Amino acid sequence: MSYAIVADSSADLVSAADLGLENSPISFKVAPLKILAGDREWVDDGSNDIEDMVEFLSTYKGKSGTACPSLGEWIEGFNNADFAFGIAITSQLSGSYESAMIAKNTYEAENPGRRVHIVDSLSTGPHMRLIAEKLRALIEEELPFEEIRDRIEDYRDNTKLVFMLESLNNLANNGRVSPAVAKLTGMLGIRIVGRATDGTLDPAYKCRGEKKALATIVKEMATQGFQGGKVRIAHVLNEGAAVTLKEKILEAFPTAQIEMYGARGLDSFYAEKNGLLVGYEI
Ligand code: X90
Repeated sequence: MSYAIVADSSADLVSAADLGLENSPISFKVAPLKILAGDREWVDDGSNDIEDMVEFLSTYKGKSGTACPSLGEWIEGFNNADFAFGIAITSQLSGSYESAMIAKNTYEAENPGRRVHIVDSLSTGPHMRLIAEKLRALIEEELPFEEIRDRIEDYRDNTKLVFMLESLNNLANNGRVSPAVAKLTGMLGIRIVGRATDGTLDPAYKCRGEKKALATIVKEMATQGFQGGKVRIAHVLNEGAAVTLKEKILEAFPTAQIEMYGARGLDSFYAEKNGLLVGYEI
């Protein structure tokens, strides 16, 4: 039996090596979203210089936006496997999940016996990475397809996303948050700390300064039931804040297993410069 994992690029995974699968029979592929600004396009396949993209967009005056992966890109990710698992950014803010579901139905119809399960992450970024890591572990345990499907749905519900944003401009300009929510930011030094709730952006706290925002993230994690498990931090050109956050989490939860890395194109476009996305287990 062959297995495949495919995540859309909002998971910030670039290659099989990011999941420790470089020498594994389990295939890993990315279904790229696209970032568009005028006649420029970035296919979020890990090949872009993110600093360059963020820099370009910060001075670009025209309209910019994004597009979800196509049916064909999802099917390519299934890699002709007997059993394939896909992870999509929240269906509440993107068409990626819907595209993946059409791909699943097409693939199963064309290949009798093969099975696909698509996880609607109801989230993005590092929350999706945790789901991908868990899928790898469940597949390596050689559990039956149905059990992996049920257990990954449970895991999605027992993992959370908290984030820190300095600007909601790109989210508002693309209709992903209301103009009222977008008005929360824009004042010098103000950070929004929020969470994914039912697949949408929930701007829970307005904080003055990064220090307060980072303390609020740790408090939010504790409130939601974090007990010192896995944490994944994606940052948009803000390694300093990620390092400080890691230290603060470890002070409060010495057993936490934390990894951090730079966000790729899609999350960098929406979370914008200095944004942090934090996925954690509860
Ligand atoms: O289909 C497309 O073009 C992609 C649209 C994606 C829109 C949402 C991206 C969110 C990126 C921003 C902060 C965290 C929000 C959490 C919401 C669940 C990251």
